[in-house]
This record gives sequence, structure tokens and C-alpha cells, in this order.
Amino acid sequence: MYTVIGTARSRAFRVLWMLEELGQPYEHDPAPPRSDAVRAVNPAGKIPVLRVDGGTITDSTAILTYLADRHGALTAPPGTVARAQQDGVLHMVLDELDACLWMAARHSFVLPEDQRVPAVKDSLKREFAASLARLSARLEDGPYLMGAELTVPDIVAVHCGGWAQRAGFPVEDARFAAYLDRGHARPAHARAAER
Ligand SMILES: N[C@@H](CCC(=O)N[C@@H](CS)C(=O)NCC(=O)O)C(=O)O
Repeated sequence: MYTVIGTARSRAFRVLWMLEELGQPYEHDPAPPRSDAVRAVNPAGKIPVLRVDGGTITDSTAILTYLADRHGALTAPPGTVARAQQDGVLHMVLDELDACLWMAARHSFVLPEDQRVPAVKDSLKREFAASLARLSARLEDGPYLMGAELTVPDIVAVHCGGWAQRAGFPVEDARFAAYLDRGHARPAHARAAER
């Protein structure tokens, strides 16, 4: 049995969605970041955390990759060129979408007020829009980033897209907007969102 720790309004949503796609049973502890419950399993206080087989896995991407490999789904097989290409796209999404959004969040509400530089957000929004346009070129042969099937990079990219919309980042690229709608319309996404 898997236990996902972390409120669904965080990167923990990626793990909930993945488990719903896999059809695996799990428990969910919606603990907020930096809470005692989270620090007990991850001293950094960060979420998500996955508890499995008496062990603890931190970082949403590490968790998604573990689940994909363990269940042989939403991924190309490890050790193949296709998997390396998939990992390349995953890291691009992390470097260029997740990193921009996280930096904006840090300068909006995560850092102590006297350390925030709100002016950085305009530059991050421009960078984000340019990255989105580059990523959306991959969707030409879609419907997903790696082609016909939903894979781990899609879970992260669609989550980042929704995060961007909530944070007031521009998601004006029509192809990416349609891809977001496709991701949000998946029944497993809806089941995770119910949390
Ligand atoms: N790369 C990590 C980032 C984890 C992370 O920063 N999570 C946020 C919530 S989405 C958090 O716990 N923030 C609290 C903090 O940074 O102290 C992942 O993908 O899991």
C-alpha cells in the first residue's frame, strides 16, 4: 500500500494523479509543507513524500519515475534510447517550467517578506512563455509530449500548466492550452482533483 503525504494543492497532486492513472490503491495524508507530520518523514519539510515498503521517497519526479518503472506504465522501458529521450523532455519541463513557477512562488509567499524581489516575476513570466512555445512544438505529433501515450513528463507539464494558470502566468500558446485541456479531461486527473 502506498501512502502519499502532502496536500493535493502542491506537487503532491502529480503523485495522486499518477496513482489514479495506474489504478493503484493508496492512502493520502494531506499534510502541509513544513508541518510536523512532514518533517517526521522528510527533515527538509518538503512535499510530496511517498511511503512504501517501510521506506520513504522524496521529490515528485523521483516518485513518479519509481512508480512508472515499478508498474511498467507511463514510461518507455529503462535503459532504452526512448527512455533517455523521455527523461530529456522531463528535465526540460523541470528546468524551464517548474523552476520558473517555483522561483515566482518563492518571491511571492515562500521567502520571508524582506527577502522577496517581486520585480523578478515579469522576467520569469516572459521566460515561461518562451519555454512553453518551445515545448508546444513537441505536441505537433501528439497528443502527448512523447507521442501517442501519456508519460511521466506529461504529468509534470500538465501540472505546471495548471499551476501557471492559478499563478497568473500566461498560457497563451493555443496548442499547449489544448494539451492542458486534454490532460485535465482525463478521468484519473478528475479523480485526483476530487481530493
Ligand atoms: N523538487 C521537489 C520540490 C518539492 C517542493 O518544494 N515542494 C513544495 C510544495 S509544492 C514545498 O514543500 N515547499 C516548502 C518549502 O520549500 O519549504 C519535488 O518535485 O517534489
